[in-house]
Amino acid sequence: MNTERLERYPSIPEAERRLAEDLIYWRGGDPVAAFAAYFRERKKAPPPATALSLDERLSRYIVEGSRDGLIDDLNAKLREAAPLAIINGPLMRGMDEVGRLFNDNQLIVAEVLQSAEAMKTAVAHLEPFMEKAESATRGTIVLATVKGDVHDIGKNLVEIILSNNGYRVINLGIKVPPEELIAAYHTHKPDAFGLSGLLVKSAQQMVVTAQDLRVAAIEIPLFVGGAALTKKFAATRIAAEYGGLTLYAKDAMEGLDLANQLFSAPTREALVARIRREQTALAATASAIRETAPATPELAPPRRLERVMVPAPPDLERHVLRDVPLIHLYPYLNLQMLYGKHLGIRGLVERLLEAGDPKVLEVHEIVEELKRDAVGRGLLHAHGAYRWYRARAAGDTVALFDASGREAATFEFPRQKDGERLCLADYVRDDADDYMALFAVTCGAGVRELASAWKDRGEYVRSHALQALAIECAEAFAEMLHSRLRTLWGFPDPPELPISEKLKAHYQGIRVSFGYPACPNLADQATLFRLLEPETFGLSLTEGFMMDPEASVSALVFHHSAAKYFKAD
Ligand code: B12
Repeated sequence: MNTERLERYPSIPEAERRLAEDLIYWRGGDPVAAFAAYFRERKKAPPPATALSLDERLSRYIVEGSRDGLIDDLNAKLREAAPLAIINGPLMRGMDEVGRLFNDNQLIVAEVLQSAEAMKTAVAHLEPFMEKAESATRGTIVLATVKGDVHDIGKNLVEIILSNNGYRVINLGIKVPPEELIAAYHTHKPDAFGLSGLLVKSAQQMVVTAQDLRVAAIEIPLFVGGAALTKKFAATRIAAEYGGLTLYAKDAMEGLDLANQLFSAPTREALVARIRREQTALAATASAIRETAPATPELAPPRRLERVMVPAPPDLERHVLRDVPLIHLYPYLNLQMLYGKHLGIRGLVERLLEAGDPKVLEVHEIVEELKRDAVGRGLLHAHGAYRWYRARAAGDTVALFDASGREAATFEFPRQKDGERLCLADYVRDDADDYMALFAVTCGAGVRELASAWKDRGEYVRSHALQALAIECAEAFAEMLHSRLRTLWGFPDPPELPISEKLKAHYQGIRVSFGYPACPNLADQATLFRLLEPETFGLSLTEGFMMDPEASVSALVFHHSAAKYFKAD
């Protein structure tokens, strides 16, 4: 299928959409007849693109994410307008429309990236005709993932979106310390900074970065974003430390919207006033909550969980899995995450696939091709290590012992302050030998470099899809390995249990990861790394306790039949 030739949903006239939906959902008396009658006639109508003016066609290429005919039309337009006027005129109008359609839920991430690809092709074609001094920039933004953090995918999306909407973006990469940002400020004289980070620890690193920038007397606007960051944290912690304006964006498109308002004279003042107002209100609510916080209630004693029979693992050796065939992981891919969260499909992916929804099929096609290449051309590699330890709980602590009986490590887990007062240590016996497994897996080797090369070539959809596939393969690997451990441990899942149920954790025991709500202490990653030595297959830990490469997952595995996921505080 040539996806570029597909017409986008919002471009299909309302009446035609209704006819197609009537057919899919079998609405009305005879939807087939109505559909056939309409389209039999419509075939005779001229294709809509030729009815459009040259400017409208140029905008449309961008909105449709299509390059079929784009260069010819650009050459025609060059006979009547300067290249910069073409970029700032019909092409940018197209990108503005893409932003509007995305915010209106009519376009998905993958389609926005296709539009960015068309924009990049157009600008690259026009650039040689431009004067050296000419520049179409709305502003320069220095973008970076903060110190200790290897998060790339979110930051790269921001780069693609901003750089194809008229901004000059200087992407400093990952693990960027404040000194480097300060140096970049002096070298590039940017109009704003953009900081990204995945974890809570990175949000805290943003506070430190804001303080350092302030000490360096830097006050340009500071955009911040990331999965674990909230508007409230940005207002009460980062903005409070920074000398200039701090702007939080929940996603790349909101970042673009804010940048457009900020760097356009008519909207700037109103935006700054709104953000300051919102941040003052958030800070006031936060301090009111602190003041009225009730005294810590008397803690109910924790309930003792049933002491279950302990299954014995096959051994206590360290096992290394190198180059696990990707086809063993693929069945464990969570398509809701991959197609939904990362590529933007809205709704239940499984159901949409079954119904033959065109958008989901398009995304499916892109991912399937990449999956084939990942295997055939060796784009992704899956490595991991696992090991069981003898374990014994004492209060909220679990001690691990190696095969010789020597204490190898201890983990102290937080206990819930109210409710069931759960603590992970409750899942390990305190009166007899018990066992726990640890593992670390990665599918990220080489992904950063390849995704970056594709991004620089303007292959945005593939670049983003590769990063998304890698991180979801890491998660799939974790799920597959956990399933294998249950089998080896002597309590396999029922053979009829489908993988879709495993993805909902409908099995005995749990797999938790440091940084998740039941065991939030990320510093424990260092102990897990000491025990598993994943460095031997290229997986290392940053000073922020993040695993490098990005597409990696670590876990603790408990067998207790009553074990469940919970938040400790
Ligand atoms: C998918 C996912 C993963 C994936 C990929 C992570 C990734 N790089 O994105 C995998 C499976 C690899 C993973 C691993 C881990 N994860 Co995780 N993960 C998630 C999840 C479910 C979604 C994250 C996501 O959407 N990523 C996709 C990218 C594109 O989104 P994004 O980063 O948010 O970026 C967008 C916006 O935030 C914004 N943005 C980002 N930066 C910027 C910058 C600017 C300037 C602007 C304007 C906007 C902007 O625009 C981006 C695009 O629209 C979140 C929970 C959640 N619902 O958010 C947990 C979450 C982030 N993970 C978490 C944890 C703990 C981990 C692990 C440490 C667990 C472990 N021990 O293995 C590891 C760490 C990985 C490592 N390398 O060390 C915690 C973090 C909490 C904490 N304590 O810090 C979360 C919040 C889950 C939770 N509720 O506990 N994870």
